Amino acid sequence: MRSNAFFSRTARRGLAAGALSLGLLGSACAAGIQVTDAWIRWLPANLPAGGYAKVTNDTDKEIKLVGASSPKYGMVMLHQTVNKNGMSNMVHVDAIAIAPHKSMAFTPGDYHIMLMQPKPGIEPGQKVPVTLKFSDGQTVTAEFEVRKPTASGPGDMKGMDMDHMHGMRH
Ligand SMILES: [Cu+2]
Repeated sequence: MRSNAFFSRTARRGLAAGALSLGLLGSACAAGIQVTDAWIRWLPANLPAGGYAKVTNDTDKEIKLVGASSPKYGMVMLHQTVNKNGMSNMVHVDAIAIAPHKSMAFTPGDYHIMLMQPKPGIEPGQKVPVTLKFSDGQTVTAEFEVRKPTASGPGDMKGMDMDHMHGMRH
C-alpha cells in the first residue's frame, strides 16, 4: 500500500518533468519569433476587421513578414494606414522586415492585418487563430482576441501571461 503510493507519486513527478522539457522544446521550435498582445477590432455587418499584435524577432537574423491567413476570414492582407494631405488611406504591404532582436507592432492607424470576408459567427469575446507567414517559409499562429469596435488596445484583462503563452503556440 505504502510503496504503491510512493511509486505513483514518483511516476507523476516524472511525467511532470517530461511535460516541462517538452514545453521548453516547443517554444524553442517557434524559432525565436513571438506574437503577443494579439487582438482584432471586430466590426459588424461583415465589414473587414483590423488585426493588431506585437511581433518580436528574437533570432540573430532579419525576418520578413510576408503574409497572414486565418480559417475565420476568406482573405487576409498586410496593410498600412498612410496619411497624405490630411486623408487617411490604406495601402497593401508586401513585406515587413524586422531586424534581429527587434519587434514591430501592428497598431490602429499604422500597420494592421486586414481581415476580410469574415465567416459567420465571429463575435467579441472569442479568440480567432491568425497565422503569420515569413519569407523563409516559417509560420507562427497566434490566438487573436476579438474585441468590440470601441477597443483601442490589446485588452483590459489582466491576462498578460495568457497573451505571452499564445505567442508560443504555433
Ligand atoms: Cu486595411
